[in-house]
Amino acid sequence: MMKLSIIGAGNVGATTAFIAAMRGNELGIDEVVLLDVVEKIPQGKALDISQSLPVFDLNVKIIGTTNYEDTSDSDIVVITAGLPRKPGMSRDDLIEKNLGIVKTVVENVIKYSENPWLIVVTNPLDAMAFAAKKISNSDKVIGMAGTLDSARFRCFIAQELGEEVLNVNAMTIGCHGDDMVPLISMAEVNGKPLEKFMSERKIKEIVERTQKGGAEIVELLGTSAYYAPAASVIEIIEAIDTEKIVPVSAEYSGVFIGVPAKLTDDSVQIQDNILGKMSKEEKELFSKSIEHMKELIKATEQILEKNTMKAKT
Ligand code: TXD
Repeated sequence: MMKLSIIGAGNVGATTAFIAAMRGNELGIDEVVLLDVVEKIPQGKALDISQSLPVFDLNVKIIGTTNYEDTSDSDIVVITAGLPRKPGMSRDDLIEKNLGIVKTVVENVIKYSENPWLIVVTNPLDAMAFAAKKISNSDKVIGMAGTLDSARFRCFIAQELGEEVLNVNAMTIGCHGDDMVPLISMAEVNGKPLEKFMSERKIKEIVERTQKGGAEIVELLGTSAYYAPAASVIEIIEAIDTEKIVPVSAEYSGVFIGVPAKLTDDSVQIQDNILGKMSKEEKELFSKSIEHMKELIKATEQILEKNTMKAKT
């Protein structure tokens, strides 16, 4: 049985806890801990979620807390603590504030759990996953974005074609931002290439909508998405210790970036064979995405260093 801790009981954190509770028995999760810095909110949300379980005869222990000790011996820790975007903001605009938060969170988490999977959700996603890896020095750090971006890509393709989403297979890799790379060459509908079903112009429109999928929701809600992000975290949890390949942000080419991977044997196993199958254009876009990340990682390292210096003086 597994213990799942979720840090940050806001929109994404609480929704992830709710889905984990609903699917806990099926996924082998017997305990969910929801932690936040704000008093009462995690306790209140945990109690509310607990009260939904009898409705479906489900048995999962749900704890709301502000104390890291309650996360002791977690198998998986999901980090959603941090500020979300407001309309007009880019994900990269959040870096300074969220880096401070993620640093405190990771330092606390690793005090109480030995070698858990760390799934980072906080934006800017790839930079925060990099920071979590640097702070924890663990081989089990990944960022969640690719499963969400892929779900958006599949959703738009299915809606456009009036197809059941089950029959649409598509993946998005690269950084979690406008430079992400929806893999058109590998997208399939009923096992056949997407290009057989849609004009080049329509595919381009869908790719752009996917790349700006987060901003579309921010414009509508005034804050970032949370149902699909939470579901996409659960997709990663479900893939751990199975043969399923999921796009996750992981260490690659000196940066953290979305790549297809298996999460088995206590490590992230990047699927180079899939990367090798990209078209020429996709390879170029992926390289551009890596270049973008190099700059962001440099900025992240500088902020981390500045904070360490400040802490020492
Ligand atoms: O694809 C993706 N990776 C993303 C990422 C999809 C959606 C949201 N994405 C990012 O996740 C978003 O840009 C934010 O950086 C995080 C969390 O988004 P959410 O929408 O859940 O934000 P909320 O509702 O404001 O919740 C954040 C919670 C809030 O309850 C704070 O009190 C808490 O984080 N918080 C903390 N908890 C613990 N410890 C510390 N230090 C802390 N600071 C804030």
